[in-house]
Amino acid sequence: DNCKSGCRGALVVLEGLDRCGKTSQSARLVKNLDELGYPAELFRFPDRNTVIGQMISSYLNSDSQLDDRTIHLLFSANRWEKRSLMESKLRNGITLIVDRYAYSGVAFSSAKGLDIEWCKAPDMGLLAPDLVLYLDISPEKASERGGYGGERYEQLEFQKKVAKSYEILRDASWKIIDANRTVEDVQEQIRDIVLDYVKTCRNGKSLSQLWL
Ligand code: FDM
Repeated sequence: DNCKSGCRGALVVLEGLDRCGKTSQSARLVKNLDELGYPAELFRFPDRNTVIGQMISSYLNSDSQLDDRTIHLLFSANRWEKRSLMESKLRNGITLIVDRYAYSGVAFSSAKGLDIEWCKAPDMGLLAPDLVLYLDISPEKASERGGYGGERYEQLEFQKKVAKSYEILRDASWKIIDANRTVEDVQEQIRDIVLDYVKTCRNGKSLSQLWL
């Protein structure tokens, strides 16, 4: 089935705590979609390949210290620098699978005590996802999964606060995925949900802006 003019890819975001399985599920999803004939690409935030991304990476590795608001704005700028590229790919019919997005930005910064509305402001006007998948796992279970890698936020007490922030942020449109199952079971459920959205977007659903 050929893409009619105006037909676009879907913007799909995966969110969740550290070690919830987002990263491997994102990669599997891209592969599944490609195999089914729907062009798809993987994006992830932070994107550590840019100059801003390197500043973020050094902060996460504790090689640099930054004020909480400064790092928040860098995470946001790191999404803005990819906005036009993402839009042109979507308009060219490519579905984007995005490993973390503005919701991580708000969940992690507000877990430090920053005001939620302040945290949302810099991301207003980014592309709004067509679908947010939340890979649900308890902070305790996540911390047992092969341990944390030692980055700044990978601590049980902090992850508990992040989980609470995500609860405040999520709305009825999010799909909550039980991430306590096997990789294959989670993968199958995600693939079926996403296929529906990919088809809806090809049928002309318009792109909208986040939090406006
Ligand atoms: N993180 C990620 C934030 O604090 N704000 C953001 O805007 C984003 C995108 O960075 F602990 C946090 C979440 C995580 C860390 O993410 C690095 P990855 O997915 O482990 O690379």
